[in-house]
Amino acid sequence: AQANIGVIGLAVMGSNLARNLASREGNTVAVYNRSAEKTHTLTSEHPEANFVASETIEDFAKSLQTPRTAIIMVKAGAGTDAVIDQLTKVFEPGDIIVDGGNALFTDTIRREKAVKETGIHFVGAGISGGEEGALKGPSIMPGGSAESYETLGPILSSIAAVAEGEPCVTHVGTDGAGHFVKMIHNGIEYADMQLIAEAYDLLRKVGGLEPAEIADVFTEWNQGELESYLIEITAEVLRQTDAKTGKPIVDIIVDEAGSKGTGVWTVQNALDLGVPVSGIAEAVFARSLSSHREQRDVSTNLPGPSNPWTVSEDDKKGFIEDVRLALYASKIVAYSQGFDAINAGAEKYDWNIDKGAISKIWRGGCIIRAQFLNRIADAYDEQPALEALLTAPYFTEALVRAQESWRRVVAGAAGAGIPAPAFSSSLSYYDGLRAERLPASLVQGQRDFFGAHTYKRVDTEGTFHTLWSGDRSEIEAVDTH
Ligand code: NBP
Repeated sequence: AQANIGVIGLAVMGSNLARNLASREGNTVAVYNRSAEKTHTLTSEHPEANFVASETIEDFAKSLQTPRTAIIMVKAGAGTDAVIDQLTKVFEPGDIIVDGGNALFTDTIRREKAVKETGIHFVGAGISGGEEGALKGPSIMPGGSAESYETLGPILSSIAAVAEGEPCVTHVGTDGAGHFVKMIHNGIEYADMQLIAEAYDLLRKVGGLEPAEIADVFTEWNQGELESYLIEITAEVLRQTDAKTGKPIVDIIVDEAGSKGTGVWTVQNALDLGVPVSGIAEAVFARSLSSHREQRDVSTNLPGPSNPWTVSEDDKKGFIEDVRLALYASKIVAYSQGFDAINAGAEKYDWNIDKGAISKIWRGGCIIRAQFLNRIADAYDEQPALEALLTAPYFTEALVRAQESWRRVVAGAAGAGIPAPAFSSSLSYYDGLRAERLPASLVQGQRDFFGAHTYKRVDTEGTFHTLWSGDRSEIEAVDTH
């Protein structure tokens, strides 16, 4: 046995992760893939790397020093279950199986429970950053037992992205906590992308800017508080022209956005947890709407407003700044909602999650990496039990600064018939949280009327019901909610 770490599944993610591991001082990496072809390709293309290749799972296990540690990078779902099944037959108690794929966290909880029975550790680790991240340093969100992290932590730290001198990895919590947090990360990514897309749309349709000019605007924004990987790559996409037509590539790409499902998972789970992640939900729905081509085709004649929203040359600078601030404020809301979902998940599944540490490991390697995450870390450092991220002084100040612009942009977009679902739902969420009284009292009244669902009074303890179909007097009721 020569290898101190192994990788199973050598498609693009697994190969790159294996190369990343092999490039670190002192590592010898055992590699195995179902079809030996991929294994040969990897080892022959990278003769410099310290690989020990195996063609059977038994040889793979033998090639690893005990206690063994192996990272699975195969298709999430049945493929992962099949590989875990194989590994538990050849591994021994004390060994560690890491699933680095995009597993649904509830699968990870189930798998951890089953594998634990054998005495083997099972760690579900969210790995973010795509192919390049896997090769050069991803953001890693491992769950599993604290004991397994003692072995795993140093290895993962050595291959993770580094942000401001710190490796982008932390022990998130037990069993499925890592994959849960990775799921929320992806949900936030959806919201962030949609918000940037809405900003682009307004700059183009209202501001009259061409894609290349918008690229310049984003490049400038990237110097300030919006500094992030997503803003940076957006500028690059907008600057790109199509070789065939000479047009901006953004005008050639079909306007139907796809998805691989992690945004949907985030929203489904948030619905179950009762957390309003409206920014993420709008982003997921915006992608679905865009993909309903038949519906869009029969709807193009639906009436819109008669007055377009245009800005004069003199007002253009102010308009661009309004859009920037609307984007920033909506982004704060989206992240605040994402962290609310982490809170709710932690409570339901009994995880002790350090939210400041999570925002720090997202500063490098992953798609949502941004300066902004330092502010979130600061907010949780100052107040670990912060109820709502947007109430942290730094963010409140930013929202105060942004709100006039934010309102102008949302109102203007509505008036002009330009969809800005994530901008406007974020503003509604903000105003909903701020409101001293919400019309939820009326909803409770309606519920009590048709379903005797009862209500609480503002002035008296207890639960009440009005005899709506009787004399409409109020009685004290058994709490049924
Ligand atoms: P795939 O998801 O396409 O997985 C295919 C690989 O798994 C192949 O090499 C295949 O072997 C191998 N495999 C083995 Br070993 N046993 C298998 C089995 N029983 N059933 C099916 N496949 C089996 O690879 P990928 O695109 O590299 O992605 C790996 C994981 O990383 C996935 O969970 C994916 O969701 C995740 N991912 C994450 C990111 C990110 O940014 N975080 C990006 C892309 C993917 P074969 O050669 O014999 O078919």
